[in-house]
Amino acid sequence: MTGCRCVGVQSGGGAAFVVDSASGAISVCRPLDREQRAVWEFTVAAGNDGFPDMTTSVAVTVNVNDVNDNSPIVRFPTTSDHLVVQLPRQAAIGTLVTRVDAYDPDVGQSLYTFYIYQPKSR
Ligand SMILES: [Ca+2]
Ligand SMILES: [Ca+2]
Repeated sequence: MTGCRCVGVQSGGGAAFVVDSASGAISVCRPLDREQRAVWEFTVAAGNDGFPDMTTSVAVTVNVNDVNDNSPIVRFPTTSDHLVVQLPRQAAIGTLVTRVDAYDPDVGQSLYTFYIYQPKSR
């Protein structure tokens, strides 16, 4: 693909694809991240270098599929907080202490497993 460069998809995230001017092959030219941009739309033109130069263009849409590449993010409590909860000494078994709220930027992940662990002390 001599002479190719990332072109034509500058809106909202910069160029990410390149077209080989001889074969028409469209290739990725930088890493894609669905969480940054899930859909790319651009136009590719074909010209015949004749006289007059005749061209036709076609719209291309690229949907970036998701992978599970993000850990859940805890909204509450935040990692910068040290959550302290006050409970009455006589709190009954089953008393709600607090609720951890998490989300995941990846597609389709909405169920989480929460568990308590205590790092081993030295
Ligand atoms: Ca994930
Ligand atoms: Ca992802």
